[in-house]
Amino acid sequence: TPWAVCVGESMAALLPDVPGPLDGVESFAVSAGGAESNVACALRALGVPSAWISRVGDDGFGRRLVGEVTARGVDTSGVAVDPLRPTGLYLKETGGSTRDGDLGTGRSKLHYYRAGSAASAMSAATLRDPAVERLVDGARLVHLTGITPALSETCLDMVRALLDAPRGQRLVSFDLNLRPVLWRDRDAGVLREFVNAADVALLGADEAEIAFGTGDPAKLRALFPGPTTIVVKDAERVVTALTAKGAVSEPALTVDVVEPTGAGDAFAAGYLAGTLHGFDERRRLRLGHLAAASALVAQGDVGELGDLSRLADADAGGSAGAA
Ligand code: KDG
Repeated sequence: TPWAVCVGESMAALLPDVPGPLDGVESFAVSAGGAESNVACALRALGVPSAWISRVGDDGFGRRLVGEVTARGVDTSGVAVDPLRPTGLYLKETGGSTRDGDLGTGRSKLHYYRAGSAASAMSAATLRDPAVERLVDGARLVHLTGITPALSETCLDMVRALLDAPRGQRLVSFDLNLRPVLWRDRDAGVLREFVNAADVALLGADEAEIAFGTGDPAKLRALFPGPTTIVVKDAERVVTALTAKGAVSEPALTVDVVEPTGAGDAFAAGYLAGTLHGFDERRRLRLGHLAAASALVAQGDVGELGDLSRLADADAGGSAGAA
């Protein structure tokens, strides 16, 4: 069976016991979060064997991350332990009314404590680790995001090396995942190059507007001739896939949103699982929407993955999906 490899940082995620500003929070629940490991977990749940490549600290949070992702059935043999640097973490401020341009959702604000983290020390040398080399060489899909090159120069080098390497049958997907706070001191211009070098580029219309000056699918297609497929998510209301055959759009499902973090990752996993399962464009988009819906109604980053495993089959007849 072909497998997918997701490369990137995960962190301990601290979720407050009550919504509202952090000033009033008494306690936090600990869970695991990170765009790429979210995708790895959701892919696995959707029937695609997956591996997560990363670096964690030699600490309790690091062991917890690896434990949780492993428990979800993801191969973590490519996760290195850094003897010196800590595992990163983030706090989630929820329920506030502040519009956070960072997330584009207006519902949660993430506060990162990840500068100098173990994962930020990943580099092109990470790819020469024998376990990592084996995973990447045999992969059918390598999934990357715009978060990783924002972490450090060495992480940026690693992403470039993965995009530059000869691919053979392997696909590379790149989810823009623009995080302006992480680019504060550095130039995000390199994201153009990375989006264009991918086979499948996933772009939020709002973040593309910020990064590239347009969220319009046709304009983005013209701007990025490189990818075989560009997927543009318009505030998660409608998603358009642009390929050589033209454009296919599919509206999102209507759900009562509990907490939006991780919905974009779930969408990516659904779309990519549909791709690897050989679905047509419309069914890929539908599986993306279904997976996103399951993350939207969950408090943490990842929804009830048990439900996801049934989604690919439920949609097999082509009757389920968006209204
Ligand atoms: O997509 C969800 C991510 O935003 C969250 O898991 C934290 O990886 C994270 C990041 O860097 O924002």
